[in-house]
Amino acid sequence: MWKEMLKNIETFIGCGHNYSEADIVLFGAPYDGTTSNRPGARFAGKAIRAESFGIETYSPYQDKDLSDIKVYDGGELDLSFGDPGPVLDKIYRYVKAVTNDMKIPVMMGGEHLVTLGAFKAVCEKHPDVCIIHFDAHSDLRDEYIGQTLSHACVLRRCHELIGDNRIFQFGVRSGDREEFIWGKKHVYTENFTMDTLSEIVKKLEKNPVYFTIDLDVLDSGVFPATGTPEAGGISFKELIAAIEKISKLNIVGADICELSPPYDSSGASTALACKVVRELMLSL
Ligand SMILES: [Mn+2]
Repeated sequence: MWKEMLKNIETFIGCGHNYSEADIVLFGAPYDGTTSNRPGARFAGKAIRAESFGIETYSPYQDKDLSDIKVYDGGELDLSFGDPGPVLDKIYRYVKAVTNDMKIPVMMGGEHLVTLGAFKAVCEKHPDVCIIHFDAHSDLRDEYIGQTLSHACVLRRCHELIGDNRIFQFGVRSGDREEFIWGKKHVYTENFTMDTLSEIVKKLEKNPVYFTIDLDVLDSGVFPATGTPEAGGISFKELIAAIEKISKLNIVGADICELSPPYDSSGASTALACKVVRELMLSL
């Protein structure tokens, strides 16, 4: 066998470590069963992995390289279609195992509902955990089109696990009136922008934090390939600067959701998502 003839194992670039030696476990949760507008997020993990070979392992933003950290890429979870209950349970059990092994889970959705399964496990490990949430939507509805387990309700379900004043949202610019009114009483939300992020980072210095990024927080011109595009979002530079700020915190779990590759005719949104996954992992 020629020495360069390697077995075909596709991981995210630079993430070829064994599970036992890894500090971070990257995995995909390919589910988009409650997506109300444009489905396809279940293909995101595979697309991000494949396209990751088009980016560098080195980040000039953070002056760090993926070769400086130890990441195990666990591939895509084998999830069923439709009923979200068993899907969330499988994600929960996976993340439970990862946190029990004292490793940090980094999940690639999928639609945003997948966050609930991962967060439940992280929350059991770290009962004082807070959530930092970037999204065009607050996802605080109690139910959406008759479903309580929906991408539009995911932060409301997370709130049921941890209670008031522990969810911090940025970039929110779409939702119904009731959702905004409910949010004012129970969570912290900065609408449209993320100017107060530094203050919140300071406030959360002593807490473990779960960090969830719905990529539709970005302007739909910057990131069009997503389930529910919303105009008027933040720029890529703002997102990178925000991730750098959050890197000062004790992040005990993270996810990135809502890339929908079938809507990515140019490939640019997937390439952007690859950079966000890299920056996210380097910030931990
Ligand atoms: Mn969203």
